[in-house]
Amino acid sequence: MKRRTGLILALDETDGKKALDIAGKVSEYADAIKINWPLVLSGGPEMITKLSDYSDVICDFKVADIPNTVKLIVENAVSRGASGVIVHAFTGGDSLTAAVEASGGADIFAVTEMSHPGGLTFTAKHAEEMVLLGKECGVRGFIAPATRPERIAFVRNIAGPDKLILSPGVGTQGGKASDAIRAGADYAIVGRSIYGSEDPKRAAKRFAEDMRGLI
Ligand code: OMP
Repeated sequence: MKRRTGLILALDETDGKKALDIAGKVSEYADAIKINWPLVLSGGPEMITKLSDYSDVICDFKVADIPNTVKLIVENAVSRGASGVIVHAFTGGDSLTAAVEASGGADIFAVTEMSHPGGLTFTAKHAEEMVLLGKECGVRGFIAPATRPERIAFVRNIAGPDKLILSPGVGTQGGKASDAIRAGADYAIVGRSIYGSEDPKRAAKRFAEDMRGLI
């Protein structure tokens, strides 16, 4: 994943045709497109391959399972064209290691503290342990919340300079892309504020401009 703008588009648009249209319009400003269950379930897993024509694709399946199931999901996503897969870290070291081993060189990202208010209930309390475990298992990076930039700084401090930090919660959830980058994130993930806007291309440009000079 080449860093040009620092923007990752979370394409949770459920109309497959519209999603591809938005991907085409926004690709100039997005370093990657993140695909999650809403679009995979409505447009089919072939959306992963189709979107990979526009940019790097990160499969946000938040995989949380036993090692064998994790392995099967990661292998399938990568064989369809994913260059990254997001997994949960709370499943433990064996599942995280299975994801890294099955990735065939694609990037595995582990969720730490989640960006929504409910993320405080469990994930925030275990963020440090999850980052340490992720490092031990060789993940490429972490997901940390733009809604709480101080927690991005916390994750960066434990993760060290070599891991990537992808930060969701920008725009609709209240976070600001430039604040996330200043706190230590490498990329800001933005969904509804781009794909749900009247002019997705212009919206993406605005987020890219907000981060310009910080990337
Ligand atoms: P918007 O809130 O519409 O910008 O979308 C945010 C995207 O990031 C969605 O696809 C979420 O599933 C994802 N996300 C979070 O919002 N919070 C998290 O803590 C983790 C993720 C994620 O792993 O990407």
